[in-house]
Amino acid sequence: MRLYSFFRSSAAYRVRIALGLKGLSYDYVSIHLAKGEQYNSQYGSVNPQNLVPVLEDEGNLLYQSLAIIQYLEETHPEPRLIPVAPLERNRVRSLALIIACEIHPLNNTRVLNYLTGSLGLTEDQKREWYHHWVKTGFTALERRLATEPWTGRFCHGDTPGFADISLVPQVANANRFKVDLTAFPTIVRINAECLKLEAFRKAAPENQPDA
Ligand SMILES: N[C@@H](CCC(=O)N[C@@H](CS)C(=O)NCC(=O)O)C(=O)O
Repeated sequence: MRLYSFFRSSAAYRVRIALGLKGLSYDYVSIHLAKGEQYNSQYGSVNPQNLVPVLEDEGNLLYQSLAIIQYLEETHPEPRLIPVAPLERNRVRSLALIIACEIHPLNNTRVLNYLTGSLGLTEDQKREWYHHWVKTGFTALERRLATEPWTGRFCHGDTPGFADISLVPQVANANRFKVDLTAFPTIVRINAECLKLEAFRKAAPENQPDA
């Protein structure tokens, strides 16, 4: 397999964690987002959305991090990242989607660049925007994780899975933008638990070849 990735991309980080948890090896192809390489015509023919990640498996191009992870779950079911019971599946998917749908898209590079570029916001206003949407999403996520009985050592029970895979990259990103996380103790605790595991540490931005 071949992963089109960028060390700081949290969506690519999700796929790197999933590949690691499943023990799958892959070649790393760096698309340097800060240098605008996602807009090269060559990469545009790989992903018309000009986003990372893309996973190539036996010549097939796979898109969208969470859909890629579900593909990996279907093709390499062990170890399981998504539980079997429908209620539990809904729980882990909904936790992951709080991050992937409600936080991350608002804080993506191209969105932040649009704020300071076309809309003329200052760096301080951009930071304010970033912090606002992370805190809004994390407030809901913290409440669910802190009160729902299924939360264990990890987001769902005592094994790492789909929700943790979304959580850890978003926490790394929030730390990079210096968001104060003291109001989110359960998120901070689970993030620390995940980072004890090699699959999460190996997938971290600082451990990528293009870091
Ligand atoms: N929903 C997509 C999001 C992908 C995405 O937003 N990737 C970001 C990096 S985390 C990207 O490539 N950004 C390039 C840009 O903003 O120009 C997924 O989960 O794969």
